[in-house]
Amino acid sequence: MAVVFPKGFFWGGATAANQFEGAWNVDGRGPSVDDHFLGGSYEKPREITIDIDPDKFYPNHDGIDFYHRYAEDIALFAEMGFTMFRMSISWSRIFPNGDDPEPNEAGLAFYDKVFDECKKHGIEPLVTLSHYEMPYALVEKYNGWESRELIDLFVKYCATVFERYQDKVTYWLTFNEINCGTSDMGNLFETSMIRGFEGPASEAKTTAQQRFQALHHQFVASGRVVRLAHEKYPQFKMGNMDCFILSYPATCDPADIWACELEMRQMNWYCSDVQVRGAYPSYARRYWRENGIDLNIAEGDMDDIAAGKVDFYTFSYYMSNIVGTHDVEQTQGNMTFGGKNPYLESTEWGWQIDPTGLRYALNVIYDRYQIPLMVVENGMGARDEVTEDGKIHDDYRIEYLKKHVRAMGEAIDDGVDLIGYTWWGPIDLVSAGTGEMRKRYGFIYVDKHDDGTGTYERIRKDSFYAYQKIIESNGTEGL
Ligand code: BGP
Repeated sequence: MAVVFPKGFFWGGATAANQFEGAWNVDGRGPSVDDHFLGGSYEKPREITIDIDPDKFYPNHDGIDFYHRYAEDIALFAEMGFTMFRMSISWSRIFPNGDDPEPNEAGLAFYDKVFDECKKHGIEPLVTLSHYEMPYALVEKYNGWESRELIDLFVKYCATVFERYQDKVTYWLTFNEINCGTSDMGNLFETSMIRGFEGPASEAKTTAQQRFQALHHQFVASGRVVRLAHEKYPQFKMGNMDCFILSYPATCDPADIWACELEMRQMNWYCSDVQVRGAYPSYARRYWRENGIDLNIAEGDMDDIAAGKVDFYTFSYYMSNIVGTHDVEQTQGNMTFGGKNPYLESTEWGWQIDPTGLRYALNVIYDRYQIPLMVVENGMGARDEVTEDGKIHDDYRIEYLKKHVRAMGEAIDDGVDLIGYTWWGPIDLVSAGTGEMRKRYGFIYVDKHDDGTGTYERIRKDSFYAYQKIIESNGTEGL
């Protein structure tokens, strides 16, 4: 294979504020949704509590303490050669209750320091405006994105950070994995319609009407934010962000092919068709009708959506599934369950490893949209052992990394305009799905454990050096 990563290709890593900053109630920050989630595991879903119980352990509260260690961590990213660092701004650090009249200056000042540190090392920030966390007060007051009120509040928050960081940040993403809002699991973090709910996350349910109405509000909000950026800050580049769960038909039975197509539309295309093309797709009307969805679309909404077309498309890619109409064995996956593919191996958490699927996904996405793409999450959650001499030999992660980098090289050679790759969790952080620390993604180990113990010491794993080599050679060596 000719390895063809273009000059200036962005190499880096991706994080989310709630999963690694910690300092959940420091310097004026208000609690976000994730601060109400307890830790879980593969077998046991995370639980949500309405009040913060001082006798329970909330893993996101301290994260990995990036809030106080950002300089050390960004220096480690720079040592690996990162040219891009994907991070999110915690909305409740800026507006603690989501609807405060004035922003919290201490919160704004924190991100100034982070962006300055990136600049010092020549790292381009890629900022997610909303990565699975809204101020919890908005859940109590409005039931999250179910309410239209959220549109103005979100636009105000975005306008505030755009104005503040206009000289420091160029690349922005509106909502992380917006398409997870189409299902109940994603709805917890993504649209946060959990007012009054307490108990296992898997039992928090919404109707299709609520989910698709909430998504409509997000599309309008995203449209307005992208329009604002384009009008006021022409240097900004605005992207969407989808959780791409590639589905294959389980058999060549035409019924399976169609079932798979429907799944692909609902999960992977519905949201990005809106955000990239600026209108609802042709298949939406029938989907709404057959699922009891009657959208309330206000005057001007479709203009906002039309004006808010993104400049580049981004997605997370971890795994693939199969979909069929016959008996299909189920396995766990990213934010979802899916059919087990007998040709693929899985991680300990049941996520099916499929690098060829990444090449395939890149090709079909690019064929559909013809705008630059970025893979802004990809990675492997695994248990790591620290040897007696303090090393971590994570060959499994290196293998996963190399295969996926090779797949991206193939896709570029296929003609795909891929401009960047940010590995999920370049430093160990709290898992979104399970709240665990032992489900580690990092090239950098963090001494922090599921019972809350640990020194927070950072240790370079073997994969740290493997990624460093790939970046150094712009994807021509180390594969
Ligand atoms: C994505 C989320 C991330 C991240 C990742 C890994 O869906 O955008 O926030 O957590 O998946 O998932 P997990 O942490 O559940 O292993």
